[in-house]
Amino acid sequence: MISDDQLIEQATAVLRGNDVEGYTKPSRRLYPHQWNWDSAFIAIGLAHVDWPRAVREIETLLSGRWTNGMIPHIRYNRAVEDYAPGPEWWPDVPVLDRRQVTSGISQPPVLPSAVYDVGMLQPDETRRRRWWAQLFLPLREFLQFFARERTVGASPLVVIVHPWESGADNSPRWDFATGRGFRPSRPYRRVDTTVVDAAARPTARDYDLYMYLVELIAAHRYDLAAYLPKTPFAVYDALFNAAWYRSALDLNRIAAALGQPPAVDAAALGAFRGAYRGMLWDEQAGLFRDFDVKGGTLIPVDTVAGLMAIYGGLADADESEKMIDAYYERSPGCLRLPSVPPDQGGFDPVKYWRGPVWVSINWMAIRGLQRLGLVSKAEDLRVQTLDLIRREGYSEYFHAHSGQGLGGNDFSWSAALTIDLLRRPEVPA
Ligand code: 9WN
Repeated sequence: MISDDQLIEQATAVLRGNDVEGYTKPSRRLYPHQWNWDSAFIAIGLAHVDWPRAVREIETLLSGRWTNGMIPHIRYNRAVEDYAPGPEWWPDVPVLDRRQVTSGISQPPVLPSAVYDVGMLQPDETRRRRWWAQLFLPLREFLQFFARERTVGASPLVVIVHPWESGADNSPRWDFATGRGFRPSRPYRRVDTTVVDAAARPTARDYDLYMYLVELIAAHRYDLAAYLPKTPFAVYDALFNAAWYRSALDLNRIAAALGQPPAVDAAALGAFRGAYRGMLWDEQAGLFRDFDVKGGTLIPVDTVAGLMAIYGGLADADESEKMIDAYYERSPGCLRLPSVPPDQGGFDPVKYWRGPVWVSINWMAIRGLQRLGLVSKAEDLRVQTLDLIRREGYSEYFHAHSGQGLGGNDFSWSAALTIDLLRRPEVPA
């Protein structure tokens, strides 16, 4: 069997192979630009093997931030053309550094938490604090951007405006919007299905909605208030909001280390937690769900996003244990964690975010379980996740039943988070 050290060596080689001077592409051919939450996860892995390179990964990501504090989901590499949609679909983006080109939406805000982790992996406290001090303001602005410009009415929960913002693009949670015939006004091309098997990628109908929303958002200059009346897609995503809350907690830890007041104060945290638990919990499902802001209803689709309250620190140990046990029970014959349980309509064991297992999601669940003291549950998932990698390599995702590696090969976050799971089997609360 391949040893832990060999696994780490291979993972490091994957990250080096995807290195493009200052950023790490998620995979060699499928995703040639810099992605937001990918780089956050990648930095955690890099911090174990090359701390300055982890710092650089985050610096590069931050160079794409906007004047309003948003950190976009893609920072484009101008020299690369084989990804669609390219920057021409996102005109007039208000990037702080005008030399940069980016997309016009964001992604799950795991970055502040990653900066906390990367900092903790620097043993020299002075160096750590110096780095945190440089990043504190942009990270606070990033979180505040969502609180300021992505909330509706009195609720503090964050609205996502595109399935790509969820990071789980074709999740059956979003079928309520894909099924309605929205299409962009212009033709568009796809590159993804020329690189990997179309059966494991989103459908043409999914992409019609994605590109329709890109046009709508860009036409209203990225201002939610302007397109909210028109868009079919404005959602409180259970994973995204859990990531926001976790990042607020972690940024407050950074603030405390710097002797600064909290980035998000106790009253705001309490209101957010109350809203998340009050609005997104579905008693019958025994799981958190997502909320369709336009329709004013919970979206009746169960997925692994509903477990991410465990990662966020939004559920206690008893609740978390019940939730994850119930999820396992309804997923017989599946490896852990299927992104969608097989009894949920829309489940497909090979199709991207409709069933396959993802390393990032497992990592989030593992860290959440550990922080809650559910150590053996976390360990079980950690061992199973590493077994899958040992068997199949650093794939983008894995068949929900057989574990066969799917999507892009040599996938950066699978490699980076494997390094973290091996080098840091447990994290303290
Ligand atoms: C669109 C890069 C990204 C991930 C997302 C994943 C996928 C892009 C795509 O790849 O999305 O953003 O082209 O399919 O869904 O989570 O960040 O790895």
